[in-house]
Amino acid sequence: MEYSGLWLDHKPEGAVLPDIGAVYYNSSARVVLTAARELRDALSAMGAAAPELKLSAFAPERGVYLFEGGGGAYTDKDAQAYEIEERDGLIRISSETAQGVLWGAFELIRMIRCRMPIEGISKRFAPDMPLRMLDHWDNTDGSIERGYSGRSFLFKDGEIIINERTRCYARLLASVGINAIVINNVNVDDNAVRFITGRYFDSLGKLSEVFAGYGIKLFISADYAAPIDIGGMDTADPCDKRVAEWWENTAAEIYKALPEFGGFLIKADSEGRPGPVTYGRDQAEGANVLARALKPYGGIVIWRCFVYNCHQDWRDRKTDRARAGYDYFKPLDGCFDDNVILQIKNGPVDFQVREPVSPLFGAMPATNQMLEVQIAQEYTGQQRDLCYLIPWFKEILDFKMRLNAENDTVADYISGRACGNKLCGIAAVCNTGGDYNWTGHDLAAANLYGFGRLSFDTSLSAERIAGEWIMQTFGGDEKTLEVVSDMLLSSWHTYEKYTAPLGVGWMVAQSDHYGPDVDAFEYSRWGTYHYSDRNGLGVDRTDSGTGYIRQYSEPLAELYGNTETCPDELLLFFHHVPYTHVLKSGETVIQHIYNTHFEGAEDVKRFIDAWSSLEGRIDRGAFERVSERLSMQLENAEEWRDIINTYFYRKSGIADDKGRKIYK
Ligand code: GCV
Repeated sequence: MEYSGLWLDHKPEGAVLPDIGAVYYNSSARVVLTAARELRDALSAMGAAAPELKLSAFAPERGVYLFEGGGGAYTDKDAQAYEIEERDGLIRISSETAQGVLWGAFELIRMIRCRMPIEGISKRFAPDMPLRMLDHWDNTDGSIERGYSGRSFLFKDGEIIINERTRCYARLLASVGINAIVINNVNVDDNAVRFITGRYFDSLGKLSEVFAGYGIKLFISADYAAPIDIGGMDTADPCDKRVAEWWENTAAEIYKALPEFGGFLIKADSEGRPGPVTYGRDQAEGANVLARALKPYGGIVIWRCFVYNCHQDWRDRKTDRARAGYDYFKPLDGCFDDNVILQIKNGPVDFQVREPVSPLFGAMPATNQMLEVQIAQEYTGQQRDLCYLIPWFKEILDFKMRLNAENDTVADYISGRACGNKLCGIAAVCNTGGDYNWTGHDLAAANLYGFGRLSFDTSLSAERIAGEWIMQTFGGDEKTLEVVSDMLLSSWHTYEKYTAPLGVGWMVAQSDHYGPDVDAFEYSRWGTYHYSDRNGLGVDRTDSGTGYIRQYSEPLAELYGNTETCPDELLLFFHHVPYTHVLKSGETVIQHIYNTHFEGAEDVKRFIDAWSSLEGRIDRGAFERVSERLSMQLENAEEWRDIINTYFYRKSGIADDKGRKIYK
């Protein structure tokens, strides 16, 4: 096989199989049939006799009965809910929608694989948010921006690839409840600009069919300047009637060819991308012209809030990139059409190992919002270093914005609970590619699995998700479960220890964002500085600095604005402090830097020992691939340790109080 089936590689490994003679289903909807087949194939792969599949309008006495109620829009999260009930040998999986039935079938498979009790179950599973999306940054030439697991399996040489691997991918996504996919990079390449023309309709239609068979909507990243680039016009001004008409005609053509098309993801006015600002228009005017064109067909515009000045002068201490999203978008609350969703990165800057939660969440109650996280590990180890991101995503989702007494977490704002928005959700920049194991590092597949599971049910714990993934990937061996679980759950903190002390960030190489290069961004145009000098480091974002803290409501502004109350892990994000500043932990900042960098490398040595103890317990190929990645990680952690410690020793002149080896 050229690719692994990951957690869907069902094996006969001792799970107790329910006695299922047949899988009955009440509807011949394509996705319900998919559900029936998935159940049949999973059960037979796990060692049961392959159940027969039978269409039946009535519930049988025994077996599995898949029941689709009929109706329900894909953007309606209640319609996506499903129930699983078992009584006297009959397992009934029901939902209003075919997608719900499919997720229910995958739930049952998961329960069997994870050895959860099924007898007597009666449980409703409802997604917390309607849209659970993966954003691919794949280019049509087969490269992937910030891709760490091989070439694209979606594109090659300007063409769309559709094969068995595509179907396997759709299965994997559906099995964890993902229901939308953006197939191409937000930095739209020259071929992808033409996705909205007849040149690609046929292949896009076929691709969309594969995903639709698994209840997944297909979206594309579109180019804001398309009216110029492919329409031959002299402007893309959203307030020009001709431009609006061009988008309307284009939408009509798209939907004629692709009736199930989801809509556009747009990166505008950011890092060189075209956008409404070129024409003196704001972000809402920019988004609405597209939204109005898609509206008659039920299409959606997902508009990114990652808008900032990437030509900043490092000498300018007042301009703060962290402020940009809020400054651009907050004044526009209520101006976006109802089929626009603002997609907001979790932090105000850019997927650093540690950032505060973006103050935009909840700040625009009259506007649809969704959260964007990155499981492609651009700044978190690039799928060479282990970094299980789900504990961090949990913190983000559970974070209280302090804007309301109730329903005030990020999860509340992006699920519609807080503001009653129907269109909302979560997206992850995707970590998959053409490698055999899809994610470069075998253990990075836990982030793909975990992202889907958590976005369906934000109340699941990171531990539970890790446990499920391990059992389905490596089987039910207890020692494996314990060891891999410990490694996963501590890995984000380990990565943070050796790369990004106290929320400082951006000490990475400019070229690839991986290894240490403390000053790589320091005198650059990117607006990402740490301002280390001989006395101290960190960015003053308080009233005496950039004033960014005021984008948070009280009491958060106060909490972050004061070094006494600011959480240690974000201290240097919000404050410039001396190396001798004493943290709540009792350590000085400089000692914390030394300690965490030594500890980080030690942690990785422990990962290596722990993983070695699993030899013989898990698949040889996976064992060796992970061992190799862990050795690379150790090299990286030691490089970080030595460079960061030396750099700050040279700056501060303060010795490590434990007398460890710091290069001079
Ligand atoms: C797709 C960061 C990445 C870019 C990425 C950008 C974005 O800056 O380094 O590669 O571009 O974010 O999110 O648009």
